[in-house]
Amino acid sequence: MNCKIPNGIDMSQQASWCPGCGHGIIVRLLAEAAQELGIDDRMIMVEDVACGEFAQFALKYNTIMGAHGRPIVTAAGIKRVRPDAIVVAHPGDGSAYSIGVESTLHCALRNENILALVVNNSVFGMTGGQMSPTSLVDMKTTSSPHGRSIKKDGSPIDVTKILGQLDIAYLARGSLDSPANVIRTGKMIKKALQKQMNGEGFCLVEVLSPCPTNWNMTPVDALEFIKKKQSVTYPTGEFIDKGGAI
Ligand SMILES: Cc1ncc(C[n+]2csc(CCOP(=O)(O)OP(=O)(O)O)c2C)c(N)n1
Ligand code: SF4
Ligand SMILES: [Mg+2]
Repeated sequence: MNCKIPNGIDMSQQASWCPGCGHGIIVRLLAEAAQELGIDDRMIMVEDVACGEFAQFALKYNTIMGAHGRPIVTAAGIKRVRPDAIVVAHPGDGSAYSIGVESTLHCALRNENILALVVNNSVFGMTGGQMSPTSLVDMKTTSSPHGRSIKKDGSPIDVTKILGQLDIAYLARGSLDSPANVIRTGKMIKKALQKQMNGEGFCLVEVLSPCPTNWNMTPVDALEFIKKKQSVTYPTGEFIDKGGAI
């Protein structure tokens, strides 16, 4: 991350994310990558009904709102009619892996030439911190006040283990828990955009992202939670990359 504000970032509006939230960092990484690749004027964002949607105020790119759970398949449709655009779906974990898991899976099966940039904060952030498919075992959420129980609530899901079997262009998980991992995540996002430019197919980059508000933690403790807990259940790395590691 460099100090200059990327051209794709709009500083004139308020994006409304909570202090310590990871969403703004992810959006900035995307804007930096797009600028470096010279594709600012080709970017189309597909936002979800979720905390990520405030990106519409933080980015200057053309943006469409998908229905909750449907930004990935909406992005696939846009890409088919606008093949020269660089299309990025921007769902949360609740969207991409719960209500929208079927369309996530089928877009991957069809190897749609888009980037799914999935923000995994292990809760339904926007609606008040309910348990999501990626909430950790024993994790307390507003709908699991005694902690997630495998017996009662089912296991957390690691969607990269399912998508890892498919013939897609790129699959990676980054994290915002340290400056080094922020930089690594930015490289993953840039690589995925490059692959879309090359027409290689479906790319999914998941980012472990803090939600201090719904985790009831300070921003610093939230980063520790990612490092010590979330990234143990959801290891970071590049899982599919036909072009080689970064
Ligand atoms: C069809 C539909 N179902 C449910 C909702 C309510 N809803 C809005 S955001 C959200 C969850 C968001 O969680 P996630 O996708 O993880 O994104 P986050 O806010 O955590 O970034 C839900 C269930 C909705 N808007 N539309
Ligand atoms: S509720 Fe969580 S994900 Fe949503 S803006 Fe606040 S910190 Fe970010
Ligand atoms: Mg979420």
